[in-house]
Amino acid sequence: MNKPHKHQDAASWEPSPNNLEPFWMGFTPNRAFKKRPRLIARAKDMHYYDMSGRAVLDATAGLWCSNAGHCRAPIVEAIQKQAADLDFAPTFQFGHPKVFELASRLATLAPGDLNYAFFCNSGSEAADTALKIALAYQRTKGQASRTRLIGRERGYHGVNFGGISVGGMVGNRKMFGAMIAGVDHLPHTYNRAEQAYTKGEPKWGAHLADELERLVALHDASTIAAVIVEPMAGSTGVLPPPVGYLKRLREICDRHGILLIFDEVITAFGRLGYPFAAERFGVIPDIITFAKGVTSGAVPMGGVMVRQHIYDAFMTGPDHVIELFHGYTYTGHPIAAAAGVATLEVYKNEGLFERARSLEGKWADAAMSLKGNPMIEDIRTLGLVAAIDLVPVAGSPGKRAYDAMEQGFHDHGIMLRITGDTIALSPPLIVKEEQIDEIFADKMPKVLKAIA
Ligand code: PXG
Ligand code: PLP
Repeated sequence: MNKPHKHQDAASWEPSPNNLEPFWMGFTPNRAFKKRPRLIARAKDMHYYDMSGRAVLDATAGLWCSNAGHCRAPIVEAIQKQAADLDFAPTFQFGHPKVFELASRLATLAPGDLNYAFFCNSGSEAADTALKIALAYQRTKGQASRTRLIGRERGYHGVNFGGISVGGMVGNRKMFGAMIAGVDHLPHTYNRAEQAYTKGEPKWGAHLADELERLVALHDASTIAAVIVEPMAGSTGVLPPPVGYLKRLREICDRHGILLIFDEVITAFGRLGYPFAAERFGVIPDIITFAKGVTSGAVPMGGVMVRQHIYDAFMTGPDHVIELFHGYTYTGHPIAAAAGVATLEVYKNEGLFERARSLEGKWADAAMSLKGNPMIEDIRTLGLVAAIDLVPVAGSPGKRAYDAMEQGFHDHGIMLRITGDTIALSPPLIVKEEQIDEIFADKMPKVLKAIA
């Protein structure tokens, strides 16, 4: 067999171009990366360090996940201890204490009667788990005709088949043929003419929730199981919800017996200054998905929180019969659960959710100080999130932001996230005020100058 990139000796491995070849990287232009790699060797608190030991300021919490900062001692120690004490135990038919402890803590943290946690290993699995629970719930309640799922344009719910079906990012959908049937989409809520340079929730756009009434009129409520939205669309370029929009979605769902799912994979665990965005916006969905920040990214974990009435609906039938035919081998993995408990403890002990809330004004002002730069078309902020829309290079969409990301890393010591021609910033919640200034008054102006 032809193995062009053969390598057998682990001790001598070096990141030469040949050795980088076999890893097929996701959501990455592989050939460009392997020509000029951005390799990260280690991390601590607010910084990454490249292979030469050069510091790179993490303005993105990795992929929106390292909310407590990197390699925090209490989380590292909890992982090390758990790995030594109990590496794996099934959570089908058996259990171990850490996962129950984590569920209790999450139930306490979540608003309203979101009292139950189901665990998986990523946000994508969380999204599909939520959709499956919604469908099974409707059937359990004798509403088996409710099979339709409603997502939203520009929504992101991970990369599994359920998630891309309700998702609304065309690049993530168009290559993959038939998706799950009976899906429809609400319109997205971004309108630059009405909303440009808004701090926080834009005033314009609550009426777009009424589009759900239109979909109900078209399909009939008796065919609709659930609506899934991100409280703040993250991946698509940061679209904060218009004032009143989420409340109106909740009212329409209630009127028609439709479940409301908030995908909080990005927005949970302090990103918007609260444990969950549901609390910030005063809207209690039936199901919340989470991932990323639950372990501050240190071990893969995701899950869904469900309200009392959802759990209760399944707790029928004989005692020895399984109530929900769903779960993953690694559901509630001991090391992930231990990381989760330790992470929640760090958030609590350091008041990191409150910290994010108290920094929001400073963060928004600092981001908006870039307004007027000729490379910028719009800036949006919410919680500790900022999006900067760049003027696209004519005929080459995405190129301007790609250059910003690449030059930011190599030349200016900052990690930026990009989507299309938008830069999305979301630092760990431990970010210092001086580091906010470093991002917006020092590094970003230099990056913007370099790509002009
Ligand atoms: N739902 C939402 C709302 C997300 O933001 C997922 C589901 C999927 O999670 P996993 O763990 O399967 O990736 C996400 C993930 C970006 C970016 O650049 C965003 C995500 C993932 C990777 C990159 O904005 N969000
Ligand atoms: N594929 C095969 C052949 C399996 O045996 C299993 C689990 O037992 C899976 C997929 C699912 O893996 P996971 O539970 O890690 O999602």
